[in-house]
Amino acid sequence: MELAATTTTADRTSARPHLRRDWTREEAQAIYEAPFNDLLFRAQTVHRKNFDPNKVQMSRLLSIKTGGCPEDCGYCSQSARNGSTLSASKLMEVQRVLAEAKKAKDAGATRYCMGAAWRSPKERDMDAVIAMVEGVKAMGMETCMTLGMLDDGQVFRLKEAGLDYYNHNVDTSERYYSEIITTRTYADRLETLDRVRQAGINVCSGGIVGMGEEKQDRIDMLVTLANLEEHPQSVPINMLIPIENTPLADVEQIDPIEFVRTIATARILMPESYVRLSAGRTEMSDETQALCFFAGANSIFVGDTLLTADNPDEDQDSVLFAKLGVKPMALDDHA
Ligand code: SAM
Ligand code: DTB
Ligand code: SF4
Repeated sequence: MELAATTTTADRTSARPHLRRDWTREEAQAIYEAPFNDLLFRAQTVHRKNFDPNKVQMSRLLSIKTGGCPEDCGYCSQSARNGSTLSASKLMEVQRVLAEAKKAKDAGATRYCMGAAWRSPKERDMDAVIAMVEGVKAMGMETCMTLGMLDDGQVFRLKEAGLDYYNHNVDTSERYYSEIITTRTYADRLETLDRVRQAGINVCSGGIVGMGEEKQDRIDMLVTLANLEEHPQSVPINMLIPIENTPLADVEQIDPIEFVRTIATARILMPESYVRLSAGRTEMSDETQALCFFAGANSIFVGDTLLTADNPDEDQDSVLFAKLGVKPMALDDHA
């Protein structure tokens, strides 16, 4: 079986020989720990070389299958093992997903991200998932899916359907991973990322900060992402949303300055990637979000719900964008 008209990974990598993938921990640490003004100036300089500094890309999320997940990710509302009170739902019907996608497009989203609370998709669910990708694409939006671990056959079908991005986060450093998740390994995560990249699907991979990790874990996570075969095209940086009854419900909130340092370091290590200011914006001041944009974040999730948790509503984001003179990125603006 062959995929038609695919951009191969070799094409994409050789087109970007100027991007470094040999960052050392020491170099990354020196960047992360630089005086704040030096760090922000450097990040903004890198950002301006590669992107319009006043444009932010907007994606909309939808949980197509909520709760009842067999994995034990300590941060997640959807794990069946966490004692979370969220009830499990079945996979949403394709027509309902497409109706929601249409609303997102009308509200200005250029990418539609569909997430399922699975360890990995079951074969019986794949036809519906594929129909969702094809349907959303036909509306003229980019598509993103996050479905857990994938095998070769599943990656092939998603690529064939025209999937643009696959989200699969490394979440934290390799060292800290087993403190947060025990039902899969860091290597499992990297394996799926590699399959996705090799198929020529854009990779969306990042993590969560504020899970009680050390500064070094945040730095190591960014080095892992920046030294992959290819930089993930999209790097979501989530701030932990504490969920009641989960093991991380009472972790101390991260200092916003540390959060901004994480964003700035991601921007410097991965200059051409979209860095997404992801979960946790409801708890951030306008000033913190403005600093994140200055540090090089250039995409967000819009709409009042992420997968299960709250997100600022569209009116709030419009007010913030107007105050900052930031404009939503159109599909034509995407690199
Ligand atoms: N089950 C799939 C998986 O784990 O890859 C897809 C859905 S999962 C909810 C997607 C990502 O959301 C996780 O990798 C994690 O980074 C992020 N996430 C989940 N719960 C979160 C929380 N409470 N706060 C911040 N980010 C969270
Ligand atoms: C990502 O890194 N963040 C998004 C998306 N990828 C799938 C999910 C955030 C989830 C926040 C918690 C919730 O809504 O349950
Ligand atoms: Fe399941 Fe994903 Fe939540 Fe982990 S993060 S419990 S895999 S839905």
